[in-house]
Amino acid sequence: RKHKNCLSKTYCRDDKQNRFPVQENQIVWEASYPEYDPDDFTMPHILKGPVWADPNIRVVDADIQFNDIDGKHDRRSHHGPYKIDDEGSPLNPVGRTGLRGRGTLGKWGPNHAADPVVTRWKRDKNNKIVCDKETNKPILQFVAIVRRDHGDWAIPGGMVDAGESLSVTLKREFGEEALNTLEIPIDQRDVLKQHIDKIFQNGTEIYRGYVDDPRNTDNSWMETQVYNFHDDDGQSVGIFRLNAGDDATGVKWTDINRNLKLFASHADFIKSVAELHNAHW
Ligand code: RP5
Ligand code: MG
Ligand code: MG
Repeated sequence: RKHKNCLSKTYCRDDKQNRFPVQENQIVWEASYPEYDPDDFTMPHILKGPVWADPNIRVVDADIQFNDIDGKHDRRSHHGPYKIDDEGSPLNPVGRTGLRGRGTLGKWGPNHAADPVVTRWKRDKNNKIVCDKETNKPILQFVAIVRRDHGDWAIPGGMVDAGESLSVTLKREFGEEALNTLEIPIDQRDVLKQHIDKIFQNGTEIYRGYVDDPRNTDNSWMETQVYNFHDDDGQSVGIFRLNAGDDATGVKWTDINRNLKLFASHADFIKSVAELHNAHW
């Protein structure tokens, strides 16, 4: 568990909000840093209180059950109990990020997401699996999207909605971002849904825990569960017509190798998928 995106000068790149400087050896809370005095910042659209966001515990006395299942929200961390500071705010389990408050995240504490890594083998015109010339290992491809917010290539993941099961989130986000299910004519939706259900039947868990997400703060952070859905003969996922939708502005089958530059910790997750299949990296 580490973060380095939170050591950037500004919060979420284009925003005017700076992060308080934190050196690598000052990240863990145990490290003494008496001068540490980061801004308390939450984006105005979060403060307006959309349904998926928590109340502002800085001004109202909200009864949030941290480290517990809280009605429809699971507020437990994959890394065990997190601390609550003197102000009643959860503390980031990795350490300092240079910013207090929620930034652009809705929940205090862990914000849970799911990341579906859908893979197939790269094949040539004759349907033969393509191997890398140097490593001699077969090349895997995964469905990557371009994020509307940062413009980075990424896994088509998303937040677990209130009361939603993980398997539903995985399918819903893949559908919305990589297949544009939100804009598909109603009469075609059922067929596509069955198709997605079939591919998402057998998944392998790749990771669960903290994500080095640029939106993280001292009091709010992303955690995810990553699952791989692999189509070994290329007959099921291979036939999807990819179409970017919702939070995604682009989508494509992307060759997996060590030069991939992806959003947050996504390249680490993809590396684990390559290792799982003994594929080229
Ligand atoms: C990342 O943010 C997760 O790994 C997941 O891919 C994503 C979820 O947030 P949204 O895509 O809903 O913004 O930390
Ligand atoms: Mg989404
Ligand atoms: Mg998303």
